[in-house]
Amino acid sequence: MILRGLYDTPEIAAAAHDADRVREEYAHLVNVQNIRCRWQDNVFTGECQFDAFDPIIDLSPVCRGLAHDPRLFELLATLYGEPACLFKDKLIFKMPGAKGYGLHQDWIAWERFPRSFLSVLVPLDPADEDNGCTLVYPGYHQVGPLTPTDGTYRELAAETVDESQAVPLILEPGDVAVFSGFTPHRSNPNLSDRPRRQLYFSYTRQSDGGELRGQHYQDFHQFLKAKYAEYGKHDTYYA
Ligand SMILES: O=C(O)CCC(=O)C(=O)O
Repeated sequence: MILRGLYDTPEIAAAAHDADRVREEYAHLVNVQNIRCRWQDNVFTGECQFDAFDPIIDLSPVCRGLAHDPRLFELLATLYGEPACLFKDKLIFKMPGAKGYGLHQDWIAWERFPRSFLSVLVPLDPADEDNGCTLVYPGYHQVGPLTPTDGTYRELAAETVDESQAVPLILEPGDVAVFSGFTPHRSNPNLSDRPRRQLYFSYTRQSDGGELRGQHYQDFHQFLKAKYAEYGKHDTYYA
């Protein structure tokens, strides 16, 4: 679902300003060994460029405020029929040239990964087709996992979805989009000269394990370290 104008323009402007501060003040965290950072190829230069901080709310009090906003929790409680708990939070900067993400579902078959997982997109910049907005494929979430449930992360083959059903999440600052952990989604490259900064806040139902964010990041870090080690990279750290 898309909800227009959940946040006010000045609130999002303050978060965008804080995102700039974080990028500057925490420049020392941007390191290929730091598993807080994500990277994307630049489609113009081929260079591997910084793309995201995951998590973000410990670096940005303004983003933390948006993640815990009572209006958002009210919306989530309506969708869940019960209170929600924050599970994960990231800020994708998607600077010009960033390649974008292949087709996937966010839910992964880990013992402690709740099926009630959903994500809320909070754009800090207008998100449109030119700067590589997220594309979602509605309805498929009802099927559940579309890859083997062995705990491995896999992208989905393009033919898993009907491309004509793609919904581009064209959003203005203040709008939010909500989709399930089982919703296939992807994004195209940012071919514009503007960033497409977007917060991704993920939540779970309170009755589906309670507050799990701390545990999730422990599991996630273990997963990432093992994944990097598989590729011969043993010097990773989290900061
Ligand atoms: O940047 C995007 O639009 C997609 C990001 C995404 O799919 C993810 O982080 O799971």
